[in-house]
Amino acid sequence: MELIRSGSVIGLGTGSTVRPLLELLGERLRDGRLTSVVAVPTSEDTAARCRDLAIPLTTLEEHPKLALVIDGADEIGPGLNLIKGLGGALLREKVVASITRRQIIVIDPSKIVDRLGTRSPLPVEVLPFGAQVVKRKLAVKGLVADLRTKDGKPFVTDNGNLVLYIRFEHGIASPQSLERDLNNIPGVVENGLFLSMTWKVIVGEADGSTRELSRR
Ligand code: A5P
Repeated sequence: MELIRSGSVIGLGTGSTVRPLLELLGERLRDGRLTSVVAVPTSEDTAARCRDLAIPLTTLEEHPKLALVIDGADEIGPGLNLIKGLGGALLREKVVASITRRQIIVIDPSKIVDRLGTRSPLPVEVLPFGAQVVKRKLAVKGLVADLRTKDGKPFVTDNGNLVLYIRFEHGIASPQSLERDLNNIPGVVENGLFLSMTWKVIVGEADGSTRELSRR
């Protein structure tokens, strides 16, 4: 909260970690401790919560650059590289992360890993038309992918796409080359690897204290 300045245009992430931040932001805008903050939400869920809390929303058409973005993550690996997207919002989260120099990630210590892909599957958002094609192309590369489901049906993102979960028995050996490979498959819309995008990670400890991890 202390990093958010009056008059700024910010991006708001998705997930259970970001939720309390939305409450606090709404409170500070209501009591006047913060003024003229507008936000780009990264999901319909976050947008709905912001509307409930009277946090003013804007679009990327109106504001193509953001002072900062605050979001959660599923894994933080070496170099502050991340896996994101278990909340289903990775595409908008990545677009928003790409237009700020200050992506701030808030996590608890359980999300810190020595190697990406050891704790979490890697979500990949795919066009419904090409989902099976992508799955087969991944299998040729030795990557096992399962369609994400919800209540027994395919999970559909806010963008009308499907999600494949790739699982790695021993983690991801080279996130950079995996990302290139994934982006070269027609039908892949975006993947959950966020490499070299994060400015600061704030780790909340069980005793209420916080510590920061920085790339530099
Ligand atoms: C949403 O798509 C995700 O990228 C979330 O940021 C991530 O899953 C962290 O969510 P939690 O804060 O709920 O763990």
